[in-house]
Amino acid sequence: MNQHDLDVLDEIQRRVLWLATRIVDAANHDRDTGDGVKVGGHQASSASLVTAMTALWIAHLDAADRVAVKPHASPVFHAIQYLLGNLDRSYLTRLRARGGLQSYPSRTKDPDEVDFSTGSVGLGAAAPLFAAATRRYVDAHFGPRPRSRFIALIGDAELDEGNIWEAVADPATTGLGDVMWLVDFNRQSLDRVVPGVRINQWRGQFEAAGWHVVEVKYGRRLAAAYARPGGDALRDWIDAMPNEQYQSLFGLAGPALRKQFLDGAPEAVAAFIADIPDDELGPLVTDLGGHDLAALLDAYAQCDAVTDRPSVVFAYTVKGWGLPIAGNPRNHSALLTTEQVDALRAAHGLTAQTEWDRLDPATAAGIRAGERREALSRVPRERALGVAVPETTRVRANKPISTQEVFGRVLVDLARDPQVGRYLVTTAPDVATSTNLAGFINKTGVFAPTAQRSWNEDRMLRWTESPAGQHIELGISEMNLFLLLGQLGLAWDLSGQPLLPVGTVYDPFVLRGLDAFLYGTYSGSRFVVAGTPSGITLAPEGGAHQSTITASVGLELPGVTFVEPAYAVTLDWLLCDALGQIAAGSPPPATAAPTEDGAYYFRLSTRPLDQAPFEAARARLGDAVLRRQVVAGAYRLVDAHQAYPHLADAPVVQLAASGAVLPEVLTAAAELAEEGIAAHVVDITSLDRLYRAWQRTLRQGVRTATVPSVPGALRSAFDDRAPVVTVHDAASHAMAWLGSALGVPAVPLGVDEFGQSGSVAELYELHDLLPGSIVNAALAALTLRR
Ligand SMILES: Cc1ncc(C[n+]2csc(CCOP(=O)(O)OP(=O)(O)O)c2C)c(N)n1
Ligand SMILES: [Mg+2]
Repeated sequence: MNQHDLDVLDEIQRRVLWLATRIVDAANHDRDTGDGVKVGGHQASSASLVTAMTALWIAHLDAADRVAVKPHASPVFHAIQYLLGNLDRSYLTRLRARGGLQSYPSRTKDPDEVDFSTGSVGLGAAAPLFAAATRRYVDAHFGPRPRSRFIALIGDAELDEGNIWEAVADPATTGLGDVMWLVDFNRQSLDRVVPGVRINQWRGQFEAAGWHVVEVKYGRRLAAAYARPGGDALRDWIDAMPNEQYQSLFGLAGPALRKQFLDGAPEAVAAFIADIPDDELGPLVTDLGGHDLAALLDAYAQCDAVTDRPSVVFAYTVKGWGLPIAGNPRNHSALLTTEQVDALRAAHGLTAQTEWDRLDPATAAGIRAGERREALSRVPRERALGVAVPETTRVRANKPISTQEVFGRVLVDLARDPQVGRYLVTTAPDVATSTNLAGFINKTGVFAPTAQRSWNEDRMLRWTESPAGQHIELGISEMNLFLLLGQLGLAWDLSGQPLLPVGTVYDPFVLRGLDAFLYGTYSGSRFVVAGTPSGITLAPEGGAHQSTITASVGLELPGVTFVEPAYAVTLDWLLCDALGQIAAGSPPPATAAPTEDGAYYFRLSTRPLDQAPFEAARARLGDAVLRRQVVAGAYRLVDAHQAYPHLADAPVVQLAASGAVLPEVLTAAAELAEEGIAAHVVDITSLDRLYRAWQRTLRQGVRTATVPSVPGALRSAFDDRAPVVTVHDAASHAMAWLGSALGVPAVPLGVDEFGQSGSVAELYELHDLLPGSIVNAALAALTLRR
């Protein structure tokens, strides 16, 4: 790039700096929210990345490239999109306003095209790595797409997050030559100047993981000074200087700066800088490469040239670059005063009339922006898969069987489906076999970028690794599981190929990956995850492996439909339905109504259940009606009036339960009948869908000031007069709302303590889940009736 082009880029980056700063300023000073809550925004963190981002968008990226932007640099992203003509001017004064620019880049809520949501530091950094792993999979199975570079712009303190290193270390992310991370190495986090000099440690960690590391440390002025005789001493001194000392220089000028800079320095350094005037010394020693356009473009080119492994660029930057708060250790959330903004506006040659203008299209900068807009424009992508997932598979269960086993069998059956099979992709964090994915793996193989020789012949499990494999095996990192699932579910957008992603994880460890789970669904991703085995029904495994709060978590997660089937056919129907919904490609939950489905969370068990009670209900209701109810969230497994006609005038109670505890509930219903009480048994297949149905009618009532009705999904399964006992191998709280929804007394039974080892019966006894306790709870519920 010649000097003229660099000058044009420089002009553009100055306007980007101004706009990014002013966008935050306007949010805080031009708008009265009337609520006294600080609006906030990050001018210093934004300024830090202005050069690197200008260089990327104005001189490096192609339309196919995908970029994650550090959360606190969202104003820079929007400023660039505005200058490219991709964002309406009205948004510039609406950062952090409702319907305006989101505080942190959001795929689903921002008006311009954000590739990766960011916000929870660390996750946005890792997401492009998994998007690249997804692309590698897509290319191997469906033919190569136009090349994309997957880029993450990350804060240096983000490297403290463990998930970064879990992602870097996983074999599933090795060798991804299209990945570039750019670390905004401003040596400051939120609270402080990052202690010491950590670059060597980080470099070593990346290199050990097989990454290509580039440092962009010095700007041209410093590089020229180093090249002069004696310059080595200056370089050595700056390289060795702790971050705290270096950072303190930004607040100083004149002799004070010289004194601080030389504190502890060898004599040769003092001699070398002796003839540099005071007013030039500060700009010289703080001339860092992360603000040198040519140096950055050169680093990007170096990364392009390395195609067999991911690259990371450490760009040394100044937090608050070009602003009066530059380098100040307290600048993370600092806002420029109105006077400082006025001075900055004038320094940028702008006025109150011209401050929001785009680049003049008649100038070289304006022409460049227009060219880049063209070069970066993208074609719309198709969300739907265009294949029909069957409503049911051929999986049959004649003997007692667990939901975990059925799950594996349904997947094997779907893998054989000529339409659907090739789009299924499974993944697990080293628990594929113990969560029953072995059948699927035997059928489809394990994915590896190149075919691997198999050293073991195992008749039960054929672990064949090749580019045709459809299972992506991960190391034990639940964060990586959810990050990968999130990106597989966005493959339609980021890789031009919709997929049907299915992950498995031990249910308690869903919590271990929870933030990444949220990250994926907040990003609008759709996938299936099975938490299995779950609950204290995993009896001998003990408290460390028994999940209790996951049902509540599943219920409450937005953009996730929580399902907990008990019987083989219900699971088959629900899983086919979930995959069918994903294949149909309805809009992501975050943009659609909050009641729409997004991802699906199946909570499963290893307890074999007798299928006869279900078959009885099936005979009674018929498949068409039953399937509709199962998918809607609940059906009456036992109808007391039909099962016990002699109890027509008896008191009625209803026992509602999900999953593994249903045998105890059925026994309790039979015992109650012996005591002259008619007990319906309701199998809740999706507590989440019931809750949403209830909320829908409630909110409708609240908004229109009308009496809310009991929603259909509840009405078809429940009696709205009989008291209810809820029984769940999960925290009792998750189902406790049912009484309110039905307007009847409710007694919730569940597991509200840490688990422990034992037999199923022993543990059920401890938590009042045995039939006797359920009977007593039913009697209590009846006495609570008014
Ligand atoms: C998971 C998570 N923890 C904490 C925060 C709050 N937080 C936001 S920025 C930040 C410091 C980031 O420092 P760095 O990554 O160096 O960014 P920069 O210096 O560029 O602002 C912290 C702690 C967050 N956003 N996400
Ligand atoms: Mg930082």
